[in-house]
Amino acid sequence: MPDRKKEIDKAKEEAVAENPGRRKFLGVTATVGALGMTGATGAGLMLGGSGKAEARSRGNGGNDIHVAPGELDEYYGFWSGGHSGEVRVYGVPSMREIMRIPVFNHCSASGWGMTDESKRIMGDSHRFTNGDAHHPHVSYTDGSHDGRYLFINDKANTRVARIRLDVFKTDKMVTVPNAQAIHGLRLQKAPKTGYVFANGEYIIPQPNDGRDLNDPEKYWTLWSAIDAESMEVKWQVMVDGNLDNMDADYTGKYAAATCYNSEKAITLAGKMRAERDWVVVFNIERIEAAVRNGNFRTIGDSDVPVVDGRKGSEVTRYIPVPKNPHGLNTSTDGKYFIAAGKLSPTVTMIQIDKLDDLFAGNLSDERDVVAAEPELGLGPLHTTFDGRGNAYTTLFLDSQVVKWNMDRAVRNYNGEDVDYIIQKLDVHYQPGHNHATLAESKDADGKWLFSLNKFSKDRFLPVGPLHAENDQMIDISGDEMKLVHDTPTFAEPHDAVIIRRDQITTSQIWRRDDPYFAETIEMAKKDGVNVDRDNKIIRDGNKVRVYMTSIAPNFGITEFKVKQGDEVTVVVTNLDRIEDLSHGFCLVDHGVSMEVSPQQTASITFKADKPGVFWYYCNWFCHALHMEMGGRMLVEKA
Ligand code: CUK
Ligand code: CUA
Ligand code: CA
Repeated sequence: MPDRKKEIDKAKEEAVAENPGRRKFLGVTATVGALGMTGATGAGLMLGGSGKAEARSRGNGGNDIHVAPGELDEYYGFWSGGHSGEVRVYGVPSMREIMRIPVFNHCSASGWGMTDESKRIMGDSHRFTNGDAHHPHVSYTDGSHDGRYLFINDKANTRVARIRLDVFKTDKMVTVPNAQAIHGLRLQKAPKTGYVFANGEYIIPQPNDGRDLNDPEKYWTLWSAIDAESMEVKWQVMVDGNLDNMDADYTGKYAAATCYNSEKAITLAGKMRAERDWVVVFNIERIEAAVRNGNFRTIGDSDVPVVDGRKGSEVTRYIPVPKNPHGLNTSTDGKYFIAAGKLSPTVTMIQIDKLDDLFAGNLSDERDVVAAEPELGLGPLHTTFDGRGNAYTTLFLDSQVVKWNMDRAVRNYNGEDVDYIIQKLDVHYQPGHNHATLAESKDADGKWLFSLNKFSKDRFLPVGPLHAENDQMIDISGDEMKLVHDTPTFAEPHDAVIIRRDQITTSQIWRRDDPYFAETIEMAKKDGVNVDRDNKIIRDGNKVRVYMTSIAPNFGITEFKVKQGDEVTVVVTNLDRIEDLSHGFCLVDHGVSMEVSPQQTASITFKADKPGVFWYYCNWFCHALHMEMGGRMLVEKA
C-alpha cells in the first residue's frame, strides 16, 4: 500500500508540473486512480503525452465524472443519515456508497449497539435505538481538514458522537446535559479543533425537573463546548431564544448561531410573530475567561459550568436579522458569517472582522456588522462556497440553487449598481443543505456541488408512498453550474462534508493495542486469558465467558456448554492479518451478531435463556468454507 500511494503522489506531482492548467490537472488526477491499479504502465500511458488525459469523458463544466471500475475516487464524502442515525461514506465524484458507519442507530451487520464495545461507547443512551444525525464535520488544523475525526450531532436524543477516521468507527459519544435536541454542530477551525460546538435547539426549564412546566418565559436553551479529545462537555452558555444552525470562524475567536424563535413561542404562529429574530455571536475568549474566573453557575445535577450569555451579557451579541433564519455558514475566505433567511428571500452577511469592535462597544448598532443582505430568491436555507468568491445558496421554495458573488453583493449593498446573482439552477426538488468540495475549509476547490434535495417526486422508479431523497451533483468548475448526476438517498441526509482522499489515512487492519477494544482485553487478562492465543471458557458464578480465536475458516471453539439462565459473553479475536478478511459471529435465535475484522477483538453478552442446541456461524463471507465456519452452544436445562 505505501508504495502504491507514493507512486500515485509522484505521478500527481509530475502531472501538475507538466500541466499546471486546471482542466489538465483534473483530467490527470482521474487517471492517477487508474495508475493505482495498473502501476507504471499506466503512468507511461497516461502521463507520457500531456494531451492524452484530455480524451477522457467529462462533465459539461470540464470536470471528469467518470470513475471506471477499479479506479479510486478523488474525494471522501461523508453524508449524515438524518433520522436513520448513521453516517454514509461516498466516493466523490462516482457517488459509489463505500461504507455506512452506524452511530446513533443499531446495526444488524456490524453489531453496533449489540457488542460490549459499542455499548460502552454509547453509555446510558444505548437504550435508544434511534438517532437524528444532521451535521457531520471533519476536524481541523489551521482551517484545513486534518482527517483525524468526524463529529456529528443527534437531534433526537441530545447527543454528540465522534468517529475515528483511521478505522471509520464511532469511538466516543456524549449526552449533553441541560439541553434538548442538539441541532447545529460545528467545530473550532483554528488553531485546531479543540472544541466541538453544539446548539441545544429547544427551550426548556432549567433545570428541567418538573418546575415551570407551562411557563415558557422561564425556558432557556444552552450552547455547549465539548472537548474534541476527551469528549467531555467543558462549558455551556445560556442564551435567549432558541438555537438552530451555527458555524465558527477561521481564527478560533468567534462562533455564531441562528435563532428562529426569539419570541420564545411554543406554537408555530407564535414562532413567526416577530419581524426579526437574530444571530447570536459567541466570544469564545470571554466565555473561557468567565469560566476561569468562576463567573458561572451549574444546573441540576450536572457540574458543567454554565455562563450567562443572555441579552446584555459580555460574552454574546445578538444581531437582528429578518425573521426565522436557518442555515449559518462561514465563507471560506474567513470574512463572513452568512445567515440564510428562510422566511425572508435574503441572506445576511455578517462581517467577522467587525466583531472585535462590536464586542468592544465601538459600534452604535449591532446591525453595523452587516456587510450586505442580498436578496436571492424564496426560501434560502444553506450556503456553500467555491473558493473563488462565489457563494451557492439553496432556495427551498424556488427549488433552485443560486450562485452569487459575495464581493458584488457587498458593493450592491453599499449603493453601487452591480448585479451579484450569477446563475439560478433548477434542482429536483426543494433543497435543504448544499455542499461543495472542501467548502468547510480554507481549501475550497470549487469542483463539485451537491444539492441535498428533500423531495425526489418523479426522478426515480416508484417505490410506494415513501420516496427517496435526491442528492444532485453539480459541476461548478466552469463558469456555469451544470447538473450531472442524481443520487437517491434514504432518510435523510441533512448535510455532508467532502474532503480530499489524501486528507485521510486509514488502517487496513486493527492494531492489537487499539483502545477500541482495550477494556475487553483487560477483562481477558483478569481471567488469565491471552486472547491472541487462547481458546478458553471461564465460569464465574452464573456468568460464562467464552474466549475464542478465529482464523479462516475456523473458530477456535466449536462447542461450549452453559446452563439455562447463564449470562454468556463471547469474545472473538480475529487472528487473520490479511486486509479485507473480516469474520463475524452470529448466534442463531439470540439476536447476537457482530463483525470481527482482521486483528480485532470483539465481544458480545447475552442471556442463554432457552435450553437446547444453538448453532453459531460466521456471517461475513471469508473463505470457500465460510458456510462451514461455526459451532454449537449447548444449553442445559436449569
Ligand atoms: S438542518 Cu436539515 S436542511 Cu439540521 Cu442543517 Cu437545514
Ligand atoms: Cu469467517 Cu465467514
Ligand atoms: Ca421567529
